[in-house]
Amino acid sequence: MIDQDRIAELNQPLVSDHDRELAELSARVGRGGGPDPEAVIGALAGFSVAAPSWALGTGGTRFGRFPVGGEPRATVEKIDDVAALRALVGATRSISLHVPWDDPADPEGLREYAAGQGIGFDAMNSNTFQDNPSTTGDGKVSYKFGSLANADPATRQAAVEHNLYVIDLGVRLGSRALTVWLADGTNHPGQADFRAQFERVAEGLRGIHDHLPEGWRMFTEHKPFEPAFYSTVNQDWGSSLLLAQAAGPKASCLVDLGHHLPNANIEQVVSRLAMVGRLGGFHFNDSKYGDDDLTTGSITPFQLFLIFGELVAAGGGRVPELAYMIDQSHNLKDPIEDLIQSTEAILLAYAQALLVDREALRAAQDGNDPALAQELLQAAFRTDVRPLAAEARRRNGAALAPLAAYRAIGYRDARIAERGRGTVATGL
Ligand code: PSV
Ligand code: MN
Repeated sequence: MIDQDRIAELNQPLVSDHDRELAELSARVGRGGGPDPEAVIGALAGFSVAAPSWALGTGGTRFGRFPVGGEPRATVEKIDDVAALRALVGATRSISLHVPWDDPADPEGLREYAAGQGIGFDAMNSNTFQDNPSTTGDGKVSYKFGSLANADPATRQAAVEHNLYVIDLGVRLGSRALTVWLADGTNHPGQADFRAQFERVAEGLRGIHDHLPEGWRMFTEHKPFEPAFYSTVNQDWGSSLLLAQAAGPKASCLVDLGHHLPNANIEQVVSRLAMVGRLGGFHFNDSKYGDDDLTTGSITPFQLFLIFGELVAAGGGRVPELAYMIDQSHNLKDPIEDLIQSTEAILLAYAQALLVDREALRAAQDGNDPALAQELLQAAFRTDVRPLAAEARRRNGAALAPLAAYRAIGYRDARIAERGRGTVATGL
């Protein structure tokens, strides 16, 4: 729906400044044996991050929700929004569905429609944290006291079956992965036995894992609290690793940046999981206090840079092929504007991580020279790499200045006119 010619037209007045800034930066970056700027641009242009289907509408809190207007009314309209986003930023080439918030009646038709818009299907997400007619059927079972961890075998079975349904749906859509985030836990000390809950979840995940088709992967996503406020079964990366190991070889861990207790060293978690070959993917967002689901890179950009540093180290000079996704809740901003800014922050962190002189850093580490190590990291992190990200976008036919382009195009107003002011997208 966003025409490439319109993007080119909007880029036109910006091109000469951009070219000059890019040339200056490229000369600086490449000086004295620095990385080849062309290689950095190529890596950025090739990077893809999935957009979440559940965050194309306004996010809410328990204190209210203030709809932005023109929210997608069905999965097909979510695909339209992600296609618009892709046209602007280039890097969002897939959508991640959450079932049953998304439960397309004609998956093959949806797949074809999405492909026509240049959008593929990233990891599927199962929802066993809410009761819903399509997951808990006729009300005989409920997830109130857990899904895979529930003491009731029929409820556990319903949760397994929902995951199998999601895998089968994903096959029809062309997805190749399943992300399992469970709300299972307790609110009250003594409410349930920690070990029994964990063992039930491990058993359930094994059953789901065994249903994965050839070439599929499965991700366990940990989170310390919310909605469970005393204990959560998959509460931290250690539990997540144990569960992935118990599930089987196709399982690995997904790191949502908001799912850590305050001050956790997330980059070290990333390094550990990569080291044991069980790092599966990311949900990008940022936070100040808990799982705030704020714009990626808006609060702790240095942490994001360090995480990308670990990824580049793990991938031997490029980020490894993992499931990269944005998982945010847009309470105040237009969701698409928030996703534009998040994608930009991700590209910038990646570019800066690629600028780190890793050989010199290793020498500084081995030489016990923390001051030099800091200089090397700061030299990369303090570099304004925005022209590199802009150039990567331009090579993907996207916008040099995506937020300004989005506003100039008037996408939101057009969607309000088409979909209505009071529409509410399914999701968070
Ligand atoms: C849970 O907080 C989470 O991060 C999981 O990824 C869910 O699937 C998603 O948010 C939506 O609730
Ligand atoms: Mn998440």
